[in-house]
Amino acid sequence: MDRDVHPAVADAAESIASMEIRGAAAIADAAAEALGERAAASEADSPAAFRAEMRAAARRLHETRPTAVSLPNALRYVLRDTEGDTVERLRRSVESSATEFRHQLDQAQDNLGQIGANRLRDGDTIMTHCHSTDALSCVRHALDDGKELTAVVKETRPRKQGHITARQLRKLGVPVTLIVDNAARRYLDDVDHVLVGADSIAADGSVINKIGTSGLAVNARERGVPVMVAAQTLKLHPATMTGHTVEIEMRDESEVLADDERADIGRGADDPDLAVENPAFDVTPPRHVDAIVTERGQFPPESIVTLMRELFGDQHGEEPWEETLQ
Ligand code: RI2
Repeated sequence: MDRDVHPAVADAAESIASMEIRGAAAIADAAAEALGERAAASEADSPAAFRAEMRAAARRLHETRPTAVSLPNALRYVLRDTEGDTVERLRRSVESSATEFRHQLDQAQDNLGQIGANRLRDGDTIMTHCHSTDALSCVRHALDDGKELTAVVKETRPRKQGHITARQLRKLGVPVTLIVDNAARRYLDDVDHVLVGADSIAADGSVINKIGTSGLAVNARERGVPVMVAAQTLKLHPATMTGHTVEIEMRDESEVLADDERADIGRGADDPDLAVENPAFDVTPPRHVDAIVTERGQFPPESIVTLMRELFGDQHGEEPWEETLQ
């Protein structure tokens, strides 16, 4: 960790890493806000010093969680093309980019919701996995259009983020049936859509989302239930166009197994031959996804690369969090 990182950045990074702030869109929003705050608080005495501060901030935020591409996309948006030959101009440029980014994020989620709502019919039942603000935007707009929906909400182990979805759906007045993840297949016959979000979308249309999404999608395909992914274009992963893969975050085993449980199961508390793995995400191949709904329209997953090229195709050069950037 950089020792010279500003408290506003350190706090945001800590909240993202601990998942106090979570969800791909919320992470991006928090990162942009932190960069704006860092710029506002800068006492740099030269443009070079200002850029170094912003680079340190971006690096600290970038190293928090590796899978949701919304985070590097946010850092890039706010810090690329930072213009100005004085610290004051640079500061204003970063602050206005951060504000603009956060506004666009809200707008994109709203537009996406309107499009996604068109796929939902009056009386439909959705099945959700984890908690996605993009997915909930589709539900909110469908309700605004006067449609009635019901929901089967998967608990989503290990952190039970399905509870957040259940709470928000109930606030919206949607009847909810909460189930454990293992019960999903049994309830698929009762639902009209699987509706999930995404942390990253790869160029081939693969969807990287909360662990358990891929198994759900395979089961849904077998049962003939369409799988709809709500993901604003901020979730498109540009590096996958040039062959990079998406790193899957491995989280702490304590989310799965408490210390006393470990001691109980293993040969003592520190049994080296008792392994616990806790991948936070998995990859759903495009053949198991029916539609990716973005603020630019809905796409069959195989064609998402066209949109990706249009939006991110001409990005070159060093990343704003890289050491070598001057
Ligand atoms: P929105 C979450 O990841 C979930 O996987 C969710 O589907 C995705 O981010 C997108 O969330 P985590 O941060 O951007 O809970 O749609 O690990 O809110």
